[in-house]
Amino acid sequence: MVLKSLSDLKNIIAGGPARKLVLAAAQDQHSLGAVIKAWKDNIIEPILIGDKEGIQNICEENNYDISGVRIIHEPDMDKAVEMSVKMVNKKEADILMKGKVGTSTLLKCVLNKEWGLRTGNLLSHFALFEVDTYPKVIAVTDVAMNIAPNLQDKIAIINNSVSCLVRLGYKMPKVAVLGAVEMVNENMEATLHAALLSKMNQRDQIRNCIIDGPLAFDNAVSLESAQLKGIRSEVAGDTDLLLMPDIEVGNVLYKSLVFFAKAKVAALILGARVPIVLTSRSDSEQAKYDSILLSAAASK
Ligand code: COD
Repeated sequence: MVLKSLSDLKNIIAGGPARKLVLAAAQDQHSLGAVIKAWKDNIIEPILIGDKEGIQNICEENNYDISGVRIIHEPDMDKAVEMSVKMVNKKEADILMKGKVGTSTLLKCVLNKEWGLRTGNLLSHFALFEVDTYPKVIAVTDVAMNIAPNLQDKIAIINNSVSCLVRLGYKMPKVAVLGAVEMVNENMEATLHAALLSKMNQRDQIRNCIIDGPLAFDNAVSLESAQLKGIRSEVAGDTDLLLMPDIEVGNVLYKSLVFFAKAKVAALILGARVPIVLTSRSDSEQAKYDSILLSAAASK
């Protein structure tokens, strides 16, 4: 099974229970719009933590009916995030979502040693894109959390993403480890990592997926391009997951897909106690709604 579109996520969660989702620093229009839509669709039961007046004003201006939704007033952004994380820590909520707060502020709370959401695994960011020029959904990692992952981190990032894809119904997802070129170049660390990861996969040191690399972006997503370059690869042109060399490359690809290619996106942090809905503050309401779908599908 592979996902053709992000709306396929609805089939995965159909009939499941509504998950308790806590929105941290909830006074954010796109986040509130997405949360309320997902609530009306019976996907989640929301808890809103943030500036109550700000939340109510946004809801009034946009005709969002939030009667019956639990709101906890905490105007201080940092305290609202801390309270949200603690609520998940105490198992009072199943999903954490970032509202009007910076990514690193939220992640620092999530990583708090006393009351955060660590599991002992590396946490990593996972994004799913639906783009008209590719025949299926394509996952990209890590574009927002791990800044300059080393080889060990990349193994953990692949394992987090592959486990998520398997939960979504994939059997042996195909993983392309990206570099600037498809040959190993000792001066380009990403190509060395890619070759090692591919060999570790062949030797079953990384399981449940097929890894190939280094692949440049063109041969990862286009078989024709790979054939023109004479590359024999099970992954080329049929990639399910792109592993980025570092956060800069990953984040630029994310934003390019969204702003230039008009891709739809859903994104999460994986590896914590629960899925964390983490999109960029500039992402659309649709992206936030699709991310909630993904979080529910990933925690089914
Ligand atoms: N998984 C598990 N534990 C981690 C991780 C991780 N990915 N990263 C750090 N830790 C642990 C460390 O082992 C350590 O115990 C503690 O957390 C603190 O580690 P530091 O000092 O390296 O990390 P911080 O707190 O300075 O920063 C962690 C962030 C995730 C905030 C940082 O890596 C970061 O800013 N990432 C980029 C976030 C961002 O700005 N994204 C924007 C793109 S939209």
